[in-house]
Amino acid sequence: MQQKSDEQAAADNGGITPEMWGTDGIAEQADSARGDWFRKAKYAMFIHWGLYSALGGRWNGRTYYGIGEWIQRRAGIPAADYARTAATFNPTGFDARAWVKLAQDAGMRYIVITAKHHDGFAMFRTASSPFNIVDATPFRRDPLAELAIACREAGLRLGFYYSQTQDWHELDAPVNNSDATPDADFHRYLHGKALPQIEELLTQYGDVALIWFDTPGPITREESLALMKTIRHLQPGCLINSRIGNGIGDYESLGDQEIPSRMHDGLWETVDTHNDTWGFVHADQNWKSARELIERLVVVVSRGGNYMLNIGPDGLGRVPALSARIIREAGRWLAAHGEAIYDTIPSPLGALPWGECTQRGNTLYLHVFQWPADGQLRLPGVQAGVLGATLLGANEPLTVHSDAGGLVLHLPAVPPSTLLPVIAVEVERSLPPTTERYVLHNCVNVLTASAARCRGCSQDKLSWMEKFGDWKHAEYVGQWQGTGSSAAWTFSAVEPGMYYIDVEYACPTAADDSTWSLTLGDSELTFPLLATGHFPQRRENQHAWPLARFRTYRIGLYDIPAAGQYTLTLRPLDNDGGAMQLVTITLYPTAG
Ligand code: FHN
Repeated sequence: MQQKSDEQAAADNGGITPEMWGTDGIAEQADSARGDWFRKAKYAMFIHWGLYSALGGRWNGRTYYGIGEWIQRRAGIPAADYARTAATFNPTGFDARAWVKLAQDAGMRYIVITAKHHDGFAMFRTASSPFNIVDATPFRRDPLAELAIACREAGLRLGFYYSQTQDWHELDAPVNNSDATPDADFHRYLHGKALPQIEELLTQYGDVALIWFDTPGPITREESLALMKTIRHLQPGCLINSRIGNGIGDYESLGDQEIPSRMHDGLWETVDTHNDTWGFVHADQNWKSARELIERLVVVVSRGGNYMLNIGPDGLGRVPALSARIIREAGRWLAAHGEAIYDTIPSPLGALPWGECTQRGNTLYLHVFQWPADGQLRLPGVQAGVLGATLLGANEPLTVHSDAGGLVLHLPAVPPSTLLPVIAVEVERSLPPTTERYVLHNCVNVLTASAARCRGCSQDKLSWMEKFGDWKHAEYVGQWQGTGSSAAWTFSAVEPGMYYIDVEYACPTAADDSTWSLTLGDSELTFPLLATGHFPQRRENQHAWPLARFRTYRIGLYDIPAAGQYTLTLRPLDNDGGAMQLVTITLYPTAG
């Protein structure tokens, strides 16, 4: 195994570097037959469950905030002490059928469970290591076998998470392993444990939908290929995610909790936590609401991806009650609106100010995040004939008319009582994809960094944690090269109107008090940058990412005098603002 030059830095920081997390893209994609079910399925259940679930984020009376499955590293628990917790791991509340029922109620189409996480503990029967749930715990059952049966009965696919590089139980797996010896032999670990266990997973449980690798870190291409070869040999239909490392795999797993701001090509997924941890943590009750889950699912699907939402059952095998309740609530929405999600393709329309769009055949599904107060939902730029439009769940057809700006759907004044209203619009022909951008006066319009045209500046991404492992992501425009640089957004205004302008940015101290200009047509707003301070982070993360935080400031009012095309341009007026990071510019329509 190659030693990375930053390995020591990573170890100092709990092993967390972007490379370690392994969110690079992939060079290859699943052939269409192998990936077809995945492309259609859209929504999945991720399950993190292991010895750490019984600790629940607590060790020796102290609570560790952040991702619970890292407690062995976070609390500095020696491998032998951690291993001893297996003697009391007895998840008598585990009921495979109940988990599968939850996934079905939630509208999820496949399940991926941690077969072995970084702690090295196998949650299945294995002859390759005694450190497993059947041999080392009083439970003695193989939950993966029970889950495989329950999934088969219910017609759900099942995949297995396997931590191939990190194994904190094995002296031969050195990454992040304070117990590993200096003469650690990764080859011995890979061939003595990882590969044999992958073989067991592929031969003991029937068809395996996918193997979900993680944190490839310094694994070599040959090592990744050895894993891939074993899988292809035993189950050619089994998918492999990109975290196998080295740019291989069938589909791309984006960064944890990363939701792209625009279309993303190829086969891919976003994995997400329901609260701020994957493995169960007593202290974490920060559940995303059902509406939030649905919004995240819809955004991912409309950009072409799958959304895999995690549950973290506790040490007894019970899914936290609030998590299950909320996921079921989102599932009721899916039961009524599933046709707008499953087996759809991404939106052919450019960024829609009021929401998102998915498509199947000639039907567009409009997911209305902002219900228009004036009852007019605009599909700007769409000139196709409409064969019919209905609110999903209601039988009444909606009236549609077209004008110079595109289609206008007439909605009831009061939105239906559903988590997220969806309108199905059948158009007479399929629409060519467009990247056009529109600003509408009956909703809030957000211009994102990723949509800017940059001159003398560049687009980049930023990821950070607030507790530990709870990743947040942002795209920004930065590296401004002085007064000649600019970021610009061109859009069509469908009607005249006035808008308040909010600018969301991070301003490190170096850029404090630099001055900026925002022009729109003939109007110019100038403003000074205000230092935004730093992201709140726990002390242990700070030295790695002392990041300036984002804040939103209102900078003025614009009048858009007439319908037409406009360009909004942001540029520095002096050379001091180079470090500014622009995230969004929002146009809020005024009431008048
Ligand atoms: O380190 C792991 C983490 O514990 C969790 O399993 C997530 C899920 O995507 N993957 C790694 C970090 O990306």
